[in-house]
Amino acid sequence: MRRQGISQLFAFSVLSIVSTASTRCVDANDWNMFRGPNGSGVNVKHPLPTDLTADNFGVEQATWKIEPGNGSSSLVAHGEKLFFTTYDESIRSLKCVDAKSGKELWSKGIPKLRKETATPPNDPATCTPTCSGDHVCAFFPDAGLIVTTLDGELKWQKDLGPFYSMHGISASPIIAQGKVFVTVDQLQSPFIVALDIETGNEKWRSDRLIGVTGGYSTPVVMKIGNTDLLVSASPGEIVGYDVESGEKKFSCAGVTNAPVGLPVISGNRIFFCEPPGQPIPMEALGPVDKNKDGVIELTEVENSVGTYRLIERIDKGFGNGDGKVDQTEWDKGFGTFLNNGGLSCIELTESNGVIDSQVVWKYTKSTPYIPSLVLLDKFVYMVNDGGILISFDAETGDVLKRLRLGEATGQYYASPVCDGTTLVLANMEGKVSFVGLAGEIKPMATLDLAERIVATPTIHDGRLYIRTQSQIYCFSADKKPG
Ligand SMILES: [Ca+2]
Ligand SMILES: [Ca+2]
Repeated sequence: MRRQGISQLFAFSVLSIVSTASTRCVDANDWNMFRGPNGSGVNVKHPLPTDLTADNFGVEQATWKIEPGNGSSSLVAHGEKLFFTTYDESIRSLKCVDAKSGKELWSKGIPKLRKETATPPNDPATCTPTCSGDHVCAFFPDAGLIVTTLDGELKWQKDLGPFYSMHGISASPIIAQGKVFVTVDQLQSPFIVALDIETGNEKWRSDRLIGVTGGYSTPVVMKIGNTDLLVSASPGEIVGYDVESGEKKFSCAGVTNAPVGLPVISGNRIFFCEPPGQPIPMEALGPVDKNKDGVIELTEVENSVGTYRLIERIDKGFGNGDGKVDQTEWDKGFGTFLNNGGLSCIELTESNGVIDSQVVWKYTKSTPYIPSLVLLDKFVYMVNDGGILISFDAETGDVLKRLRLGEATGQYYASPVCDGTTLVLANMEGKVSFVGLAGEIKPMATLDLAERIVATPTIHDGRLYIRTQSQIYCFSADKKPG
């Protein structure tokens, strides 16, 4: 219980981004944002080679591996180019490598401007970049947003901060219809902004709800009736904006709590997964109540930026603003979201341009803190900490199967991804499970990369890319280069 409380409190987003297939150069095979096509985690065009699940397959069979530098962002792919971000002491970089060899093609660095908070394993290069087919966009909360050409020529850059986040801004930017969208679900004045992809000029901006611990979720796009929507999970609501104008077209309240994963779209339905809102004891903060009076004062948490902002948020948002949080204020803050969260299926209906939303089904027993879900055919898949994979009937929400990933228990930060027949799941210890989905769900193989994985894997052109703490691996049917 205590561990769960702490996990929930400190759950934050590690990877994200969404882009759309509406840009002219993007191929259906392109893994153009966090979790690939519109954030789905699914790329069925070129299945992964069956060698990956053969008995004798091991890390030494990697087609290539490189040491990319520090960072937790996922890789995105366009044609034969891969993009990801890194950081060092003073520079934040967007990098491009050749997909066949891993050879670096270019690197565009910008200087760090200030310190931004980031709860590990969140770091200065957590946000996944996105590629429209013409532009590449990367976001560094402590340095700014940059847009380059596919050859690394800087088109523009913009500092959107400083930020006031608990765990660090970590939603990834996405590109849709000539605009870059950036979500900043911080604990003061949260916003979502649309910028012109060519110039960086602001097209629209909308305020957001705050919640207790902020939000960390990347938006996606969907079409309903004649309206293109930007769909986003903020604390307290799933919300849809008109992509063009920013007008709020629908809000489904009471669903979200502290959103981290991204929404997954199928037709007029939205599937979203996050931890259920549960009571969290104040003791989850650890021994911060130094004078043991049952009240946490701001002066007691001055040394922890994230905790200071949390206490301040609860005191001002749910209490009397006197610079302290007592048990009643604490309970009110987290209690506001008690029945929110879990795995939800929301259906949109449209009539004469008016969009209505309704929760079709909900599952709140045990859901992941960080990883997003996968929707394939009529099934929803999610993985819980401990390595429990659960499948659901997407229509009804009925649980169909629970499967323990015997060799890959432990925590999951990376989201599952799928090539149409096989789920790929990477845990924090570096164990990568391959689970067959044809017929009965069946674990097929486990690959041990023996190093922390928080970045969601990438499936592109029949290749699997996995970023661990110090390496990027490419697994494919290709011969090793050179
Ligand atoms: Ca105290
Ligand atoms: Ca107070």
